[in-house]
Amino acid sequence: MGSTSDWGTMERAAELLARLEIPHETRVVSAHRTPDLLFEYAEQARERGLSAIIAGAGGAAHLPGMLAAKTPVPVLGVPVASRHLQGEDSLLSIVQMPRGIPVATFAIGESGAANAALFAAAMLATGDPDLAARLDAFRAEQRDAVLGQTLPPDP
Ligand code: RP5
Repeated sequence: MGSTSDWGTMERAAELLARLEIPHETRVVSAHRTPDLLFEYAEQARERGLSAIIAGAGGAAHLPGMLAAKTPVPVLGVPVASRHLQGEDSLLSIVQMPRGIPVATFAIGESGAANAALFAAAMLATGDPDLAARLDAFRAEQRDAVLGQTLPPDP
């Protein structure tokens, strides 16, 4: 993520990765404050064996796009809600990548962070039957939770 201030959002991704027992790391790498670190992280991503990078940032959110420009590892972008534009700026600056360097872009905020983790899990699960089973169990749990919901009686 671009800043520690993004953690409240990106924590939702980390929680799900942990729950699905997917090895992961969390890092603050800022595209504009630590550009050299950004290049280093991206350049080493493939050789370090990373399968995906979930990149969350807010405002003029160039972190996901710049990572994608520097590594062939798939980048999943999460627009973090910004103070003044509530994340619309983050969303548009992540989703509107020019042709040739893709960033898979998710919803603004915590739902986007959670779904980025679930999407990464789904990609990894295509080659990992144990993970596929854990993902199925997660979905079944969600289904059962909804089926168990009740509303107050009609007035
Ligand atoms: C972006 O600027 C970060 O991703 C964060 O969402 C936003 C604000 O950063 P801070 O000023 O809170 O560090 O780079």
